[in-house]
Amino acid sequence: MNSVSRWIALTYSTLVLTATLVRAETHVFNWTTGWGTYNVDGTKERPVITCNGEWPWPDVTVNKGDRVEVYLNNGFDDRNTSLHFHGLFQNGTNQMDGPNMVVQCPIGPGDTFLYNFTVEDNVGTYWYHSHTAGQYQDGMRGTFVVQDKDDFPYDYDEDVVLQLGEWYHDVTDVLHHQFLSVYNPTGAEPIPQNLIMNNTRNNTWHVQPDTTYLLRLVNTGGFVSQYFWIEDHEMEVVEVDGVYTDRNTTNMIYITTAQRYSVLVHTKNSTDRNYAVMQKFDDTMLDKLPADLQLNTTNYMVYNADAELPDEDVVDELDFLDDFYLVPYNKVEALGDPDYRITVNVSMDNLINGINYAFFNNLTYVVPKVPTLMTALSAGEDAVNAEVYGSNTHSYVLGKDEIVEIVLNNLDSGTHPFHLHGHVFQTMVRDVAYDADTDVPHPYQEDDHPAFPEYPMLRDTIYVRPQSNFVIRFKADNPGVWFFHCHIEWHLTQGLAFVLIEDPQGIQERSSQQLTESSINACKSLGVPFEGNAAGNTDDYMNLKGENVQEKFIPSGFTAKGIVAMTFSCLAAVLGLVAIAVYGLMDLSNIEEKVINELDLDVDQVVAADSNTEDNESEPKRRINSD
Ligand SMILES: *[C@@H]1O[C@H](CO)[C@@H](O)[C@H](O)[C@H]1NC(C)=O
Ligand SMILES: *[C@@H]1O[C@H](CO)[C@@H](O)[C@H](O)[C@H]1NC(C)=O
Ligand SMILES: *[C@@H]1O[C@H](CO)[C@@H](O)[C@H](O)[C@H]1NC(C)=O
Ligand SMILES: *[C@@H]1O[C@H](CO)[C@@H](O)[C@H](O)[C@H]1NC(C)=O
Ligand SMILES: *[C@@H]1O[C@H](CO)[C@@H](O)[C@H](O)[C@H]1NC(C)=O
Ligand SMILES: *[C@@H]1O[C@H](CO)[C@@H](O)[C@H](O)[C@H]1NC(C)=O
Ligand SMILES: *[C@@H]1O[C@H](CO)[C@@H](O)[C@H](O)[C@H]1NC(C)=O
Ligand SMILES: *[C@@H]1O[C@H](CO)[C@@H](O)[C@H](O)[C@H]1NC(C)=O
Ligand SMILES: *[C@@H]1O[C@H](CO)[C@@H](O)[C@H](O)[C@H]1NC(C)=O
Ligand SMILES: *[C@@H]1O[C@H](CO)[C@@H](O)[C@H](O)[C@H]1NC(C)=O
Ligand SMILES: *[C@@H]1O[C@H](CO)[C@@H](O)[C@H](O)[C@H]1NC(C)=O
Ligand SMILES: [Cu+2]
Repeated sequence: MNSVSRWIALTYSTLVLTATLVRAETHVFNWTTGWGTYNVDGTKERPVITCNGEWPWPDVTVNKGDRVEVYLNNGFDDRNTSLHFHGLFQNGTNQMDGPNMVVQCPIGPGDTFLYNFTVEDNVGTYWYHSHTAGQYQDGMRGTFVVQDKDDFPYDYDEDVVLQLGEWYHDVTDVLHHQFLSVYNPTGAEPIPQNLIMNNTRNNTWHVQPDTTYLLRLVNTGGFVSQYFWIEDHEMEVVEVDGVYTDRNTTNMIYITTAQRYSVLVHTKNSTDRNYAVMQKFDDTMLDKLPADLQLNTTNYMVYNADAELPDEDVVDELDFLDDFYLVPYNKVEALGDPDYRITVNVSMDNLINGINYAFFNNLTYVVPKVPTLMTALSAGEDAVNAEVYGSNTHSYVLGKDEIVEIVLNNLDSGTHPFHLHGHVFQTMVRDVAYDADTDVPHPYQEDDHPAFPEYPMLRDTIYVRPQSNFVIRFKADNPGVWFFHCHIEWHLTQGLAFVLIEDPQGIQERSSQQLTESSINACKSLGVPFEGNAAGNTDDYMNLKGENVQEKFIPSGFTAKGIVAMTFSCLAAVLGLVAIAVYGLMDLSNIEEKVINELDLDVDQVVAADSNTEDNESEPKRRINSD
């Protein structure tokens, strides 16, 4: 190369570099929450949560490296809010991750929070949603795509997002109230009224012939998994949860809430006819099947607007792709033996207030008095001690760059999609389902497990099968406080969550992790302390006196039957039944007092639950009978 061409080459590469730098944009959004009335599924108008007075929330598309600034204004007058960008690593910006009392104070009515972060290490398909009190089931959610056209490994002509979800005719407030109630002792989840696609039913997707679409499927629902297929069209999976994969061709996808699949769909040459785009409930997740519930929903892939719309596409079997066997495009090898192992058992049970909760190792998540990230930032050297985060946040402290393994044993008979914030993880093992009627739960056996895959699947949300187990691994290379929880919103409200405090000293040292003005103001506005241990104690971080804790377990002898009995009785009768069950035929004169004292029964709670549910008599009985 002579000097001139070298100069040209140099100039050229400088230009390319400059162009790359210039391309990093800042996207500013100014969003205010509110309520509007919409008929989403074509069968009922109901209130939904709007963004600047409109619904649905916008689809966001950014390029890798861009900065995002979202001013989230709480326009509600009676509730807090927050926003989580599902799947983004938020490396160095942990306080922008969203969950209330984990990394931030709730945003109070009238307040504004600035979510400000760059998208450095994520590419592909994501979404954002409120991380407060089931608000995203009322519509507070949207898609978030990180383009990286230069490095995307496959060719396609057009990029299209597609949201899947389920829809309720009641707002979450009403459903929560019925769900977390003494009248729902089995914890039966509310049954949705319909499946929706792209926030409607009968979604029509107009396509061109002989075209390759990159279809980005996102399940933005809060409860059920779905089967998805397109009549007479194959799909090639190329991305899951922001991880590019080797192509895998399938006719059907199974997608849990919060998961994403990008698939290449090549359209036909002929435009003679149109095709059905199908979605189907995973009905095994529903406690009961109302006769009028439509399990299959037909949407349309339209080649020709003048041709007829197709009927439902019926298939013989639900032959879907098992994501466990997908191979990441980058061929990341399986991580070696863990430095740290967390083993958790999932179960569900009633506590003494009669409400059905969800547990990891008998702990149901209870919010601390100080957001856990703020405890980590203010605890100094004590930050490495898990105790300062409280006994009921179920916190684990991880060392910098440790290989961490989570073994999850599902003692429950349901399917649960689990999500880890701040990471994608390798799926080492996912065991088969065990029949709830004939089998006992099968915990993971370290000395007798199937061979680990060479290049395990990486993703941020994965389901465990009934009474089964999974094993996942990741490297603790993202200092921060990361929530691990079931992405069924009902189960999160039942407490199915634990917390990882990853490299607390690494958090403290990085300037970008220090609390922003907006973060501090959110706390001040609601009077939530932003320093101190889980109990709000700043003098002695090891003194947890006054921390929030869960209700007590029901003592043996006072069985779930006693709880069920409550639902048919007024308070006096309840205590009578309990008393008879526990004490037999004792002197009944001061029995109420004895029961209250000995069981430490929270009478206020029982009374509250009792009166709250009065307006809703027919519902609870049906639920109980169905179980
Ligand atoms: C956001 O919009 C509201 C209402 O239009 C306005 O009052 C506020 O100043 C805006 N905030 C920013 C940061 O642009
Ligand atoms: C979809 O089609 C069904 C049946 O044809 C109809 O009842 C429903 O109102 C439609 N929904 C919407 C949102 O258009
Ligand atoms: C908002 O959050 C604060 C602080 O956690 C809490 O005290 C308050 O009850 C919350 N408001 C509502 C309506 O839940
Ligand atoms: C967002 O964060 C960056 C990096 O800390 C900072 O330079 C910028 O000023 C912040 N944006 C706003 C609006 O505060
Ligand atoms: C889904 O809705 C988005 C707008 O929110 C639209 O851009 C996209 O084309 C729709 N996808 C399909 C497959 O209909
Ligand atoms: C579809 O048409 C293109 C040209 O437009 C042609 O190259 C291709 O072979 C055709 N495919 C089929 C399956 O006929
Ligand atoms: C729903 O779809 C499945 C799979 O295609 C089919 O077997 C079943 O008959 C359908 N059910 C109804 C009620 O259409
Ligand atoms: C595709 O997925 C199937 C499981 O559904 C698996 O057996 C197969 O090995 C995968 N192939 C590739 C190339 O990923
Ligand atoms: C988890 O459940 C298994 C099976 O019931 C039991 O053997 C094990 O002790 C439990 N572990 C914990 C931590 O509760
Ligand atoms: C959880 O509770 C069950 C039933 O009360 C008990 O058998 C088990 O040992 C407990 N496990 C732990 C880890 O405390
Ligand atoms: C997070 O950022 C730090 C500092 O820039 C870097 O050392 C680390 O590798 C990053 N972690 C990930 C997972 O990208
Ligand atoms: Cu769950």
